[in-house]
Amino acid sequence: MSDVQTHYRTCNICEAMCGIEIRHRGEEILSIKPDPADPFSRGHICPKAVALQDFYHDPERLKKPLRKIPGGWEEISWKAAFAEIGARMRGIQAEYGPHSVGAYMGNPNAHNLGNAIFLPQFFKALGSKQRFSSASADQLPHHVAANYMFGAGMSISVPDINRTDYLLIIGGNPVVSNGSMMSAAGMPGRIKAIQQRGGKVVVIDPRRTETAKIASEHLFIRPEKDALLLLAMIHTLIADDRVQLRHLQAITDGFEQVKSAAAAFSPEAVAEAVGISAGKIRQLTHEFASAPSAVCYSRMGASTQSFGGLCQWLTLVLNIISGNFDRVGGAMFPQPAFDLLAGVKAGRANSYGRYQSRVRQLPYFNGEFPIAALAEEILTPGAEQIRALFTIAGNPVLSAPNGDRLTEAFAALEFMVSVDIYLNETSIHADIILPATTGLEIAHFDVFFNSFAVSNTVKYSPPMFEKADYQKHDWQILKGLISCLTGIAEDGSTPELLLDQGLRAGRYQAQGMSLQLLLDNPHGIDLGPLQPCVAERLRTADGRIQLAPAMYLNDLPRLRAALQDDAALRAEFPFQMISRRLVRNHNTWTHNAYRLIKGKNPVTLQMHSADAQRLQLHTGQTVSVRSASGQVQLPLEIDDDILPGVVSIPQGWGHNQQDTAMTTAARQPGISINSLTDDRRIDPLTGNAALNGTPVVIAAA
Ligand SMILES: Nc1nc2c(c(=O)[nH]1)N[C@H]1C(S)=C(S)[C@@H](COP(=O)(O)OP(=O)(O)OC[C@H]3O[C@@H](n4cnc5c(=O)[nH]c(N)nc54)[C@H](O)[C@@H]3O)O[C@H]1N2
Ligand SMILES: Nc1nc2c(c(=O)[nH]1)N[C@H]1C(S)=C(S)[C@@H](COP(=O)(O)OP(=O)(O)OC[C@H]3O[C@@H](n4cnc5c(=O)[nH]c(N)nc54)[C@H](O)[C@@H]3O)O[C@H]1N2
Ligand code: SF4
Ligand SMILES: [Mo]
Repeated sequence: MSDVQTHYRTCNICEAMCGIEIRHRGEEILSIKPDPADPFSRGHICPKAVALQDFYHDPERLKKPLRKIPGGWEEISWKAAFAEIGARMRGIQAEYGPHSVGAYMGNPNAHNLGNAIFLPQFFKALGSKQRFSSASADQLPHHVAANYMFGAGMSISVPDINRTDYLLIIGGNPVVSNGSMMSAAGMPGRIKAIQQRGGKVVVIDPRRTETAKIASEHLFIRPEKDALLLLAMIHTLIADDRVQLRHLQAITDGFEQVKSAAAAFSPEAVAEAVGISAGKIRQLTHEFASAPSAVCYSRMGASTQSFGGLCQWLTLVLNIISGNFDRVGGAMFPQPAFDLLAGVKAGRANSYGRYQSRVRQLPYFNGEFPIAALAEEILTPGAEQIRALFTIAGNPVLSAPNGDRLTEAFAALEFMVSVDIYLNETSIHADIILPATTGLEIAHFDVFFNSFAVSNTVKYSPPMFEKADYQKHDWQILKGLISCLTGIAEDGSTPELLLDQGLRAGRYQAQGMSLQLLLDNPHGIDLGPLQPCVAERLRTADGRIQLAPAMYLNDLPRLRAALQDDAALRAEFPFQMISRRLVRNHNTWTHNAYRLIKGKNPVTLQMHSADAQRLQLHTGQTVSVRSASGQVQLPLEIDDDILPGVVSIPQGWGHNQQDTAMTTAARQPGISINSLTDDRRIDPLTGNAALNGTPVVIAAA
């Protein structure tokens, strides 16, 4: 057994940053287990970590550049690939202008050190404002609120879950998702710990989720009514004289505007629309205000919906005016060792809407347009129409609203390049696929998620396996693309070099912070619990918190209209569809791991028994679901854990295409929920996709 080695690293799949211990004999992996010595995850992992070996060994994972030829694909050299990409992309930009080439960046970019470091240089080389990412089908409203209230999109506060006495979760299911915009591995244990110290966890969700089931209390809510609930809670705090700004009193502007904005939204005024009684809303608010510490955390269900912008603003307002912001047990700012706020100057808040998208005038934010606009920007003729596209670690055909329209759009492009590890529903449209290394072959450092983490830690993982000579890392591909777009030869910079600089320049200099220190501590380093530090995380010009930015106040008339149900819409589409996440997959890309894809097909339509009875439908039967933009058929699952009138479908599935090389995934294809979601449904304030609450009609197939 002497040739058995142990490697410690961080799992790069989701935001939870779990430390893992991998025992292996050469390339043969013997076990993947939690690393109890990791100071952040403290011995937690989920089933997906074990699949890291499947991705590593997957014979269908791409390793050499592919070029589309009539009837198939041919392998080409990196040199030939970059030469062709440079010539085609520069030619298209020369002919139609710089913005005729677009780019879409998917979720794995956020989990990849090299991409985090080199994407800004790629964008500069590209010189196009037609950029899109999965952020606008996800957490965009969090960044917009941080930008306007605190002066920077990355001034993100997270629940101090390890010390809070009261956790209010709105539209998040962290027991399954392992936390998002709140990196916190092992949520069941953390929830139990709150309860064991006498605290309470309340979940507000149209589904009695896995998190709701272990919470102290669950309240069903009608989809997309969360902003009304939050305003009624704020109304109640103010009316019942429970507001306390504590140390933020002296640096907070706009309370009077919040007060007058909330005046019309009493618990009585919103109760019917929200589906929670006025008495219950008051009780919830009083509990929240009376707890020694409390924090409201709202996530996907409250972001990817028609009022995502308002929801994230109001969540912060609730935390601030209840005296729970920048305070132990409340919402607090992490202080990461590699700090994305470090170079951000005060008074430079992102100007929202500096540009508007060409076709629908949707707002530009943080260098991007909303993903909901991508298909029309490709398909609508005119100056600045997108004619060519890069997709980098993204699968928008399955992940973006109305993915089927993107299929049509991608087919219409003059040229497309995908940087990906698989030939999948998106990359199949590319003319050239550039395959990156992944998982166990790469160095890992969480540039983003330490900024959203519930305690301050830091860790670097070197590659476990050396990549083959003929492979390239994502960052090497980006450098190749930069060079072929600009014609300037690659420089010698590496992610590690820039990471080391950032670590040395950061706040933990006294601890000798450097890449070498991290190499010497393979389990990671504990930098302590979150600390009150609001002053140093603010980037507003005047160093103050803006409680009531005008754009949010201006959006309130739209919310007021949501007090009334739209009877005509309900007659045509009686149900509201929401998404659900499953423990054994990550978004659209982990389905070729045979350890994850087994058992019976999990892609079902969940519906309450009262609805099923009324429609005379039974479990297992195939039903047809139709929205304003698409139609699918899938098996029905009757489940009283969902609110009547609401149905749920898993996200991330639908590997139906014939020619993609993902044969394990094709064994259990399911359907794509995004054949039903509508790219016309957005939160107009932020441009975020309104994936949840999609109106649908259901019938026996
Ligand atoms: N209806 C509905 N839609 C949703 C959601 C929902 O809840 N409901 N969730 C949304 C959310 S939160 C997100 S984040 C998005 C995700 O949207 P996307 O980011 O578009 O989707 P992913 O499945 O993450 O796609 C990742 C792609 O990167 C490739 N890949 C994986 N690892 C690597 C790597 O290391 N390097 C490279 N180059 N490629 C890699 C995969 O093969 C895959 O093609 O989906 C959104 N869509
Ligand atoms: N296993 C697994 N884990 C993952 C992922 C995965 O695909 N699989 N994806 C990762 C990614 S990219 C992300 S961004 C995170 C997301 O992490 P979470 O935010 O926890 O995401 P979801 O599990 O989609 O939880 C959203 C919840 O909102 C509820 N909901 C829907 N509509 C509404 C509404 O209108 N109001 C309210 N109050 N609730 C609503 C849904 O029922 C669901 O329980 O998960 C990450 N972790
Ligand atoms: S919770 Fe996320 S980071 Fe942890 S093992 Fe699972 S996929 Fe990896
Ligand atoms: Mo996400």
